[in-house]
Amino acid sequence: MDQIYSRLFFACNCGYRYRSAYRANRIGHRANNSIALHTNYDYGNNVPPSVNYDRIECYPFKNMVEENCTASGCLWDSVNGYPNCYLPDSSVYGYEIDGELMNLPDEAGFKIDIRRRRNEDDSIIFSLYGGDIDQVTFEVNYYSDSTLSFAFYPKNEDRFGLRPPVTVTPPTTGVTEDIQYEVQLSSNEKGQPFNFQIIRKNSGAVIFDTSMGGLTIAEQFLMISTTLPTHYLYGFGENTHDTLLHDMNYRMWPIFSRGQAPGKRDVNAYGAQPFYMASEEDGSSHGVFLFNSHAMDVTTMPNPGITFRAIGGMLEFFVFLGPQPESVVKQYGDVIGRTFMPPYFALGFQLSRWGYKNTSEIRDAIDRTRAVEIPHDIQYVDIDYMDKRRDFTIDPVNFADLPALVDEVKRDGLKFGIILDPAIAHELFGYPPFSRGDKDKVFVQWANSTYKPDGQAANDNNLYGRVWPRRETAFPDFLKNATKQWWTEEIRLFHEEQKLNFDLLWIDMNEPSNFLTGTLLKCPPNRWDDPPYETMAANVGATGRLSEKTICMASLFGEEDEFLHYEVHSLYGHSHAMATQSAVRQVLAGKRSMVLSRSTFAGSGKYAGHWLGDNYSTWKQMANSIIGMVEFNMFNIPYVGPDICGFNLNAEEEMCERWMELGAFYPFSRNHNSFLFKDQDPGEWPDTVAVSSLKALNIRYRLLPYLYTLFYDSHTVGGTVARPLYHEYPMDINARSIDKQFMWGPALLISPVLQPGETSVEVYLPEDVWYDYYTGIRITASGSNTFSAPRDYINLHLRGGYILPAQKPALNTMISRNNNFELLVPLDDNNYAIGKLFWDDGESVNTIEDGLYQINTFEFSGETLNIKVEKGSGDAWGGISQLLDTIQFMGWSSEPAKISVNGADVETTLYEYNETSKNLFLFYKFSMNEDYVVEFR
Ligand code: MIG
Repeated sequence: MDQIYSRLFFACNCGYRYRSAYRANRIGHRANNSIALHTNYDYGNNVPPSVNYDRIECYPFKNMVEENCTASGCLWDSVNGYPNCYLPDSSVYGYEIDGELMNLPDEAGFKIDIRRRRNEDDSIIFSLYGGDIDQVTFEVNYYSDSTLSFAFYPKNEDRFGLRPPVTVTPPTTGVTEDIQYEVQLSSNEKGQPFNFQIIRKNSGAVIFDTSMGGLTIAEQFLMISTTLPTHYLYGFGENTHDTLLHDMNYRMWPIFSRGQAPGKRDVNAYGAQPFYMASEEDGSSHGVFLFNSHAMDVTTMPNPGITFRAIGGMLEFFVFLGPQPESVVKQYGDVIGRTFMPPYFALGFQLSRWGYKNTSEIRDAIDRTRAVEIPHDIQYVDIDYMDKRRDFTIDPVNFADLPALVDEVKRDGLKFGIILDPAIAHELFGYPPFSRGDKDKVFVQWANSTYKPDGQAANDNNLYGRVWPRRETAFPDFLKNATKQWWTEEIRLFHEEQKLNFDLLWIDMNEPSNFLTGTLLKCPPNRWDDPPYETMAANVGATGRLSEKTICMASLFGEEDEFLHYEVHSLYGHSHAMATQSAVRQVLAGKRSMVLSRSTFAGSGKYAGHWLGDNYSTWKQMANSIIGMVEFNMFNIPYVGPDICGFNLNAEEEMCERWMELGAFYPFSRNHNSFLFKDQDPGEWPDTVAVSSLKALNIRYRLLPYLYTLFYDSHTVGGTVARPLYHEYPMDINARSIDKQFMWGPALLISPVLQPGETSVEVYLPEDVWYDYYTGIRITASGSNTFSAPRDYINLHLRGGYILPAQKPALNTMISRNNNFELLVPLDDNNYAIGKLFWDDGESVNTIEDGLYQINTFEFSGETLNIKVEKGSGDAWGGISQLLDTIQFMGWSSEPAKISVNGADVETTLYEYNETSKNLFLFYKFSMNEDYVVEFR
């Protein structure tokens, strides 16, 4: 391992010297090769009252016995279901104050030095995993009234040298007298235990509190624990859990990207999302982001609390005070980056499968879909199109006419997406993408040439694995500029030379995935592949090592090879998404595209959307998809959805029918399937699944202007698109645990059937004004209700007070975009409702930046609807030619004597009042480019 140091130290004649010097100063310690033993306990909600809830486990993966535990310095007390070997409190273990508190310039925070606790004889207390750093600086930055950060880093070091190579943009507004928080240290006195608290000023809620101890800052082991002011905890990804709310009984979650299907408990799936949200007693919410790209795990505790264990870098946390759940998501988005603005077509329904044998099977699927008149905006082709599964090639036999097919279907408004994998076949001749990349040094290198397998050429230091191409593959390092340029160039050549006019790229296997870890690709033992604490992320697969299903931790990344894979593993998909987004922008110049990425990190939403991966065609996974989808919305990746009808297994008819109904309301709505299983596009079941899908998708298409406007908001100011009920009703204790229903923005409630054989569904309606979407009739019930839900019907409710822009549906968005607009106006108890429409051409880049858009605002108050047009400043924006021809007011108590538009009476034939439904339909034709005052008299 010393060779790693020297290689890094000498090869890196760059600004990163600190990074390696810092490493070299630490004492190396070998892996103990312990096999991961941690198992999550299962003891439901029966918490024995006598137990000390504040226990932080000393060695989660070692099967400790009392003797070894106490000999190591930890405490022992055998209680079933609780950590038996646990840390002494902060009077014994952790850090103590070791300096004066220093204010940062402009009082924008403070710093204080701390050092490890000492024994009475002044010797340093015991170490858990070695490599502890004695002298540490604790720094708190107040960025705004609602956002702060705190960080621990080795004293006198540049802490930014320890940050993941990802840009964060904390607010620069600074604090005012409205600051929402206060940070308190347990003591200012030298030698006293160091603990701190972040307190919400107006309620006194302690939202972060380290006084239970356990703080550890070592080179390869960082641990911090906090108690929480609440049991209502959300977030952390990417993983599968059966409830949106976390189980607080010592459940440990790994966070480390891995090509692992959803559905299994206790494993991390594709992305790394170290972010949680919590809902406090008074309904305020806060969010916490650990800005660290190393392998880590998080453990819930019943006190309630959380322990974070990360194996490198720095403990740097951003804390967001909200207080509304949606403002937490926005504040988080301000720091990590908000979502990209999807092209309009990306909101349409999409069809895909792995296993189309040739172009005519794709054509058949498109035809089946057309035959049943299902709206269809994007067709995908999977790795099947490639020649020997190599990127940038087309199978010359079965897919030779793919470019022609793409051009043909695009004439009718369909768009085409193709898949690309990151791994590149190692072929010295006849496959230029490899040789060009190799020449440009774009591939990941071994950290030490002695790690290479026998027989690899002396002058070739590439790390090779095996993915889809039927031979070894090299892995591009997307943290290098040369790689980004090479990737862009390969995409450009593919697009131009093959005349393959794709509209978007779907990037897969970017955890990065590798099939033969442990066999073809053997990672030699070293302190990065076998760190002293491996995290729960290694508790997986045949090898039980971090490298399981991926590449070795001891390989090199970055412009100057300054990073170990160990440090940046979870950024692979993120950097791949960034590179791909930039490439498509250049190649499809001027056209807005989108990238769909399997692996993500905090901030990936700015570059890509995400599908939830290789799920199963089961009712259970259908239900769980709602949780994954709303969580990714909290992570600022709102363009998300699972494979509708499931990827693995044959989709059963009733399940697929219900899933299509639910799937019509995912922000990203795509039916996708694996190659081993039967076709499951809705046209496969023309009389059942297709009929129900059509009903649900027509509603989706009708509401697309609303969905698009939600994306505009998410892109420009942040916040979710699809959200859990708790985000809109944080004061409602019941709403906090609802995860079988969700909302689009604040206004539409979606309550799918998730059980076989059911023709009714439990719908929870928070205290509010609700209308049935289909009839426009106000619902008098509140709380939990059983509503009828026949096979072809999904329950949808509109919330009083919100105006939704809509448009008549059509077979795809190219057509539907030209239809006239409608407004849905469900009134609240004060006869009030508000809403807006964002509109642009839906497909050019930078329309917002260039002012080529318009916003129409709608506000109904008392008896007056005001429509106002706010135009972008771009000269080329010509306005909207379609009309607004239908307004449906819901909850209007009696027939108006007269309706006027801009003071002139409207002919009575142009409106219709229904006494029973209390709905008023106004069929006046409004231009979308003028202001109006509509009055009821
Ligand atoms: O090992 O490209 O998640 O959507 O169909 C499987 C083939 C590789 C995994 C993706 C899936 C895709 C499949 N890919």
